[in-house]
Amino acid sequence: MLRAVAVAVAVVVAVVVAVTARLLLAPVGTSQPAVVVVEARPNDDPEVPFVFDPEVVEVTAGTTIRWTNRSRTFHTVTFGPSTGERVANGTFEGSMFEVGDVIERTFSDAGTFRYFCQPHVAFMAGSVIVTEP
Ligand SMILES: [Cu+2]
Repeated sequence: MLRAVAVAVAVVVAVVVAVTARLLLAPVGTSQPAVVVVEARPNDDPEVPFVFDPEVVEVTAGTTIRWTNRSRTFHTVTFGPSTGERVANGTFEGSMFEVGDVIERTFSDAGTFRYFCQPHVAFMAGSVIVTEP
């Protein structure tokens, strides 16, 4: 009888320890990082020698996008249509001159923000899709 109680107590203790450990080790929340990096990088395709990678990012409002130049080429992040005729809409523009240069923008409002690179307007474009947190 005493042995059965001892085993039962041991099982309860083991379960409590396991559940506590799981709670302690679980990531805090499921929110994404506040900064998301999009690289402007060279590409193997000679028809498309530079790309924004990832081309489309989906984030929650409040997130900062950090475009980072991973090439030795000048690029811009110019807001405007990323498909069809690409013309700056005047809402945002930034330049990255050298390797390692960054452009940052924090997206406070939900919406779809399309952009392209002025010097590589024919093929270099992307989108930021911002949803409510
Ligand atoms: Cu470019």
